[in-house]
Amino acid sequence: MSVRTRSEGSVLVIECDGPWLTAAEVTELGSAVAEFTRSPASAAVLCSRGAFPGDAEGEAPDPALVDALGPLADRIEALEKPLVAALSGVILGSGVELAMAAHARVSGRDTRLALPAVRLGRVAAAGGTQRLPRLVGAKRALDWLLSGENIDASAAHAAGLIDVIASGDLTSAAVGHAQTLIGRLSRTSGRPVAELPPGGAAEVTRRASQRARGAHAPLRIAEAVNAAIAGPFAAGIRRERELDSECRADPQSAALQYLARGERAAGTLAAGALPVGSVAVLGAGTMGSGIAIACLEAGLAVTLIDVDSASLARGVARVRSTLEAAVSKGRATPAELESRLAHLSSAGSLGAAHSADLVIEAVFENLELKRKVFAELDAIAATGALLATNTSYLDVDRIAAATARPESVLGLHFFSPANVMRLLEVVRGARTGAVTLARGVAFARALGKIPVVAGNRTGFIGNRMLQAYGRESQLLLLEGASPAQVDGALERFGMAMGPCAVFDLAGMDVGYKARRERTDLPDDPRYFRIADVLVEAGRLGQKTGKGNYRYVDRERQPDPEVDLLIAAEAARLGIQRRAVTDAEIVERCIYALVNEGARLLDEHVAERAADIDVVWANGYGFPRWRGGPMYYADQVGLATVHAAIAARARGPDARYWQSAESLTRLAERRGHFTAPATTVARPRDPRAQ
Ligand code: ZOZ
Ligand code: NAD
Repeated sequence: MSVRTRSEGSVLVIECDGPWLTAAEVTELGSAVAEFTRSPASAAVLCSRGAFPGDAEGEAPDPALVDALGPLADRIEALEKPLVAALSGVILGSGVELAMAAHARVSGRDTRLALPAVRLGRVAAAGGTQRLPRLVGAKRALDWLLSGENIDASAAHAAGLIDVIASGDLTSAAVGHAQTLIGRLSRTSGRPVAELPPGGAAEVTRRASQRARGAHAPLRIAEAVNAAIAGPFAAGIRRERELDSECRADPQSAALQYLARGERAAGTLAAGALPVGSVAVLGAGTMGSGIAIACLEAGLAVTLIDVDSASLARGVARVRSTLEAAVSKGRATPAELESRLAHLSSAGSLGAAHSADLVIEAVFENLELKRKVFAELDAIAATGALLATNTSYLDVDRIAAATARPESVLGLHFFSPANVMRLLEVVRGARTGAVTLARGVAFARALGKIPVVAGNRTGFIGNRMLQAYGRESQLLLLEGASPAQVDGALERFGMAMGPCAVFDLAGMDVGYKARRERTDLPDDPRYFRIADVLVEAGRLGQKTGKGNYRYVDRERQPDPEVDLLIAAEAARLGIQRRAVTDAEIVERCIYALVNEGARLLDEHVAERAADIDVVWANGYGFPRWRGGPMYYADQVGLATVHAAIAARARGPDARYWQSAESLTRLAERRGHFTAPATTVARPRDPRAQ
């Protein structure tokens, strides 16, 4: 029995165990509500011994729970006597829906609420999409339902989702509040929906489509919110349940659940690791300044170090302006800003790294420079400090060998923009100690990032695949496509940004420098040739205002000058340019990714296919609703993918298209890279698009 009742004066207290809500608990809650109806109690409080019950993070509620919860929520709301929810802890999904059916909500100061169904391709289906707009207005409800983000108690209170924030004992405050409602309860279902966005239903749909980028759940959520706006409540509830059924049957939901499982499983090594409190970041450029922001936002003390005073000043200014912007965007309070700025210091020499728990090197991509920096660090850094390199491609072991403590050295590979992208590759060198690795993983979690452990091979997981993906995109430019066509095709496939825009974001000079360092690149005059030509023309990307595109702030515009450079280079190489189709762009770029991912599995650089998918979804904006490149390949069918790759292996670019061993083997056996999804429907082969 996980639900108990007791009387506190005239109030019946219904106490659950928490923190998970199950279908069985909903049945017990139903009995407690029936007891309340029959009892002489004039009000009730629904509370929990620990956190108020709800869904587990990253897990969709089971269908039996959703089916039982909706009717219970309706029964609670229809009660003739007030029932108040006392909200404690972090409450997700079903728990928030249950609480919204109560006649009022009292919370603790640290309570946080979220309706994250969208992240799993679902809609909140126990009345959540109908009650939230009635409580907080359509505009805010849509924002919260579409983002699935956690809302803290004060924001929920200001919006009207929480009625009272208790300063003392939560249950007592809820009992006190319940008594004030006796004889004057109000039902959420009877309220009109306020704060309609100007433009009404069309605007709701427009906002959802803007965020959707091919995902179905945001559009279904918009439909549910529009049903709430249109009313009546009962019709909205019916529509919400139909939309939930559509979501349950949608393969996108299975893909999103697969990815959420992979994210939980990635980097489970962190248990018991000593936390990092202070970080020194070497290099205040694109990455160093972004890494500093991510650390400061997580409450860590940061010393930003750069030997070039102009770069340091630019880096510090960027850190400050980004932290300040978080306040104007409502993401941080002025007090948080003050504390973050107080945790920031800067310096012009490495000596300032002497007391840091963790040093992250983000200087230019040059092995000799990095080795020199690590040798100096070895003499300076505190005993027990972690020494990390943010190198994109270089050998972590050779960097570690410049120190007398290689067991303390690891790769911490961030992704640009480093304060935005959620991935952190934690690179295990041959001599990286287990404690060092675990601390690296724990550090990633402390930043709110998703750690994936990768082996130390050139480019690790993400960039090794980026190289294959980028190679195809670059060849396509020479063969006849423009940057806008390549990016457009891949963005329509669902990528957050096409590869040309990504290279402009990262800085074209970074790849250029890396290619100059490497001796293992193919002997092919076409290989990343357009990228090289652009860099040699001073077009480094966003940082110089021009690269594959021209930039006004971050807004990209196609540049005819680039078209001319590409055409001239193709002519110089004797390439007859031709019409390239979007389907060819998608097939070549995505299948190149898949084949390289399979090689990473063959070489044990990635431990499992789900790690690769987590890397691409969180580091490079691969569409989450497709599950990641390896999951996507499974859905297309590995025999189909293999056949397309084998056909290219018979063509002029055979050297790039030899099928990975695991892909060949799995295709022959009708196998999969990933664990079978619960709902599997095959997307169309991209060649058929
Ligand atoms: O478009 C989104 C995205 O995810 N794009 C893909 C980014 C990507 O692929 N990054 C990986 C680059 S490769 C890498 O980092 C590894 C490496 O070692 C590279 C080495 C070089 C390789 C060369 C090989 C030849 C993105 C998140 C960027 C933007 O999101 P949205 O499209 O939804 O747009 P917004 O406007 O809503 O932006 C969301 C937040 O991001 C902020 N932001 C955007 N662009 C930025 C930026 N912050 C800093 N710098 C930029 N350039 C934006 O301000 C917004 O923040 P909030 O606070 O307003 O939410
Ligand atoms: P950047 O050119 O923007 O910045 C490098 C900074 O390092 C410059 O400000 C420079 O003055 C400083 N620097 C040079 N030598 C130094 C030294 N001895 N001590 C302290 N500072 C020094 O480069 P970036 O794009 O920030 O890349 C930095 C590193 O991160 C590279 O290894 C790169 O491969 C890697 N990386 C880059 C990206 C990306 O998208 N740009 C992504 C992941 C990793």
